[in-house]
Formats: sequence, structure tokens, C-alpha cells
Amino acid sequence: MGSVNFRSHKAEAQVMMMGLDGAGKTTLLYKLKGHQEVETLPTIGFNVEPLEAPGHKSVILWDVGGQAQLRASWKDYLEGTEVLVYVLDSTDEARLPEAVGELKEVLKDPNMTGVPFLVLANKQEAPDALPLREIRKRLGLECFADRGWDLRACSALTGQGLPEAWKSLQALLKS
Ligand code: G3D
Repeated sequence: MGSVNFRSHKAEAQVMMMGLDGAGKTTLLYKLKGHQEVETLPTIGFNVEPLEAPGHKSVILWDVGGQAQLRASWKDYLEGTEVLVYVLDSTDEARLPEAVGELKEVLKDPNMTGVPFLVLANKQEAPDALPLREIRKRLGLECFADRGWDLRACSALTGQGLPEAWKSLQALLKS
């Protein structure tokens, strides 16, 4: 697949959402849309949804599939990205190193130079979720001091932390 053309959506901010499969991206999208129906394009492996809130910049959120075979095409979606939202499953300690490795690969892409990013530690309501301070330690993202970034705890299931995550996203869009 060639790179994806963003030009038709210029009025809104282009926000790319990535993360391993099962991290909770689709659930998050549903929650942010207030349970409206989300259009899925399974053949090409992504969802695209406009998100609006009064007084805030409108966002086009690209939810790109995280299965191993789809990750190879992540780089095709990066051109024109204004903020990256990276979703982590806080209960999946075993795959945390893989998730962090994939994030760092994406951030190294030439299209991502200086692009701010927001890491969402999802599933925080689960009893076995790693605490945020532990996730922060394991991310080791201090090397990305060249751009704005933030780490927030949330639960796509309960909605906990999502208003704060949205505010952080808006702040990163202005940075
Ligand atoms: P993906 O789009 O990143 O692949 P999904 O992930 O949104 O399909 O979510 C994968 C599984 O995680 C789903 O469970 C979903 O209900 C669950 N999930 C998503 N967000 C949360 C959360 O905040 N807390 C908890 N506890 N679970 C969450 P199933 O059972 O359908 O596979």
C-alpha cells in the first residue's frame, strides 16, 4: 500500500492511534464517540472517525490495526500526523516490551520528526493493571525530549481518565 492521502481532511487535526492488538483502541474509539456506531473498514484494517467537542479543535482519529501483519504498514499512515496516540494494555506485562519497542520504531520514522505523542495506559480499572509509575519507568521515553509528550492512565471500559486524555491531546495539538 502507498502512503495514505490526508489532504481531503485538512480542516481537522490528524491524529493517529496505534498500539498492539488487544490494547483497547477500538473500545476507546467507541467510548470517545459516545457509543455511536463506528464504521469499520476491515479489508484495509483501520477505522477513521471525526471527533468533536465544543471549544476544542476537531480531530480526525485514525485507528490503525495492531496485529503483527498490519504493523508493517503503520509507516504508510504517518505522513501528516499531528499527534500520535499510542494505546498500551496495562494488564499485559508480558507484551509491554514489544509494545514499547513498536512505539519507539514509529517515533524514529522520518515522518514523525518532532511530532508530539500521547501514551495511554489503558485498562487501569483492572485489578492486575500495572500502576502508571511502573509503566513510566519501563517506557524510558525521556530520550524523546525533542518534542511534547504525555503519559495518561485511562480505562476505555469505564471512561476513567478519558476527559484528561482528551485535554492532554488538545494541549499537544497546540504544542
Ligand atoms: P484493539 O482495537 O486495540 O485490538 P479492542 O482492542 O478495543 O478490540 O479491545 C480488546 C479487548 O480489551 C476487548 O475485550 C475489550 O473489551 C478489552 N478492553 C478494552 N479496553 C479495556 C479497558 O479499559 N479495560 C478492560 N478491562 N478491558 C478493556 P474482549 O474480551 O472483547 O477481547
